[in-house]
Amino acid sequence: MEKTALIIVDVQNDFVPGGALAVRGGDEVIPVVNRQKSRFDLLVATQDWHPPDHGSFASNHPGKKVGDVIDLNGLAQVLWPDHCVQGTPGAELVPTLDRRAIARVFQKGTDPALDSYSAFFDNGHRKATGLGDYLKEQGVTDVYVCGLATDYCVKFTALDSQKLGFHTHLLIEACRGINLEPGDVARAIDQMEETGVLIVS
Ligand code: VGL
Ligand code: ZN
Repeated sequence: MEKTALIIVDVQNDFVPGGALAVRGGDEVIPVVNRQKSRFDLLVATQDWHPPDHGSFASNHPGKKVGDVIDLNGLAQVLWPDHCVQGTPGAELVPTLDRRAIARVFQKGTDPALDSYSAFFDNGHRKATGLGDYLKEQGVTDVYVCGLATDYCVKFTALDSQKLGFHTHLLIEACRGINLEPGDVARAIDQMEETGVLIVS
């Protein structure tokens, strides 16, 4: 039997206009999610949840700036402004997101030495967040992914979901991207499609 889950990725104050790493139109996904949520059997959310000394923050690398790419413990790492620092208002889920139906919130990016774009694993695929086991325990067969940002956390979440064997769908009108380089969002969508993720609206 089909059982569906919606993963709401990083709909946090720092990723919407006014936030530290604002995604253009990021707030526009919220009414879409609130309207669509009853279509799914299970709702989970993720929270980017960094310590202040996180290795993805340009501020922690003297001489480097936002957008630079460094080697962080063997992995290429884009440097970001300080964002989603644990316990700060910027890290909170956006208050207009209807949280009542969200069964669990999974936090990621807590290891200062390693970033974590995917909701399932850190960028080195060293540790799991527990989301994959949780969805399997719940009997989920079909995963729908939405949220922020299309070209980072949404993309890596969808790719891992597909690899874990869930039938994976991108709920495209409930996603917005960063486009650090022009075309990043379009390329991310192509990459998801190539691996079998279904793009749905
Ligand atoms: C994200 C950059 C840095 C995201 C998180 O949620 O897509 N992007 N941290
Ligand atoms: Zn982050």
